[in-house]
Amino acid sequence: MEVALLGNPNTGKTSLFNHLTGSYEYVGNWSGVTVEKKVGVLKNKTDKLIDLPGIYTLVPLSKDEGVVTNFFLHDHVDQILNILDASQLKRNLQLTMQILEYGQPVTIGLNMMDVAKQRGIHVDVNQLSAKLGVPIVPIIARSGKGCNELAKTIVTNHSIHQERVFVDYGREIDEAVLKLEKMLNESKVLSFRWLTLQLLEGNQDVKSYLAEFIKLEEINKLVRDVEEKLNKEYGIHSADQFIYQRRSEFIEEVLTTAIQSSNENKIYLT
Ligand code: GDP
Ligand code: K
Ligand code: MG
Repeated sequence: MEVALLGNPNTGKTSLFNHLTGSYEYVGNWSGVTVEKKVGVLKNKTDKLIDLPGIYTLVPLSKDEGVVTNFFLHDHVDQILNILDASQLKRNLQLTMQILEYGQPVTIGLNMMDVAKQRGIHVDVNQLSAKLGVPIVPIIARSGKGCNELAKTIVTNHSIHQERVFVDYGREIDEAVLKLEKMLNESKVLSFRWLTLQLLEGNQDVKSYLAEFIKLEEINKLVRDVEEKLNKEYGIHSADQFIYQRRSEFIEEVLTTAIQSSNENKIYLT
């Protein structure tokens, strides 16, 4: 099994990678960019862990950031290990939602539990896990606490989440997903929902991928039609902004039940 390690920058990815993998690591570059590709073997000596660049969103702002999208589009991913900073959940969960929409099994490593505790943030791990529909293991990657438990969870997590719908993006987006599905008219490999959302968010690498199957004018028309409808219905001009808002509302709701903060200023809302 190949597991992709993914998370925001500075969430402890390198620390976790080192705890989970033995010394069988090899290094190269991702194709087309100078970003280092690191692959390690988990301590069970069977499963591989692939380190990906730290990003805040799957929508690439640079060629280097496109590594993750291109990996999602062209490589085989058995499972995604998403590392989160427990003290920055609101920000971190934006990427998590995009990852969940991709549809492959996901395990979450909830890192920086010591930092969260220091800041008076109590995360109800069971609640969070129930809300997101994936296993979550609390860890402290700096010391290695919880990492063995996380490794066990990864190996036993074979759940498929293809049809999960998390955020209700409304009729306009749902219709676009169906339209794209018809336009693609090919055996289903990638989630149409994920492809549609990424396209509408402005992911140029997803657009290029779709252009291999669909005429560019048709792709542009699909986006334009959605944006016209969103503008009419909600007065919002960009699909990107609309999707971000809907996701943020969902995350807010999840955190309301999954987090108790002893701090009046609600640090977790950063
Ligand atoms: P990356 O940028 O995602 O690869 O993160 P690193 O593994 O380089 O970690 C970033 C910083 O956070 C380093 O100084 C780590 O020592 C520290 N760090 C990682 N995990 C933890 C943790 O669980 N608790 C604390 N307090 N610090 C951590
Ligand atoms: K770092
Ligand atoms: Mg790193």
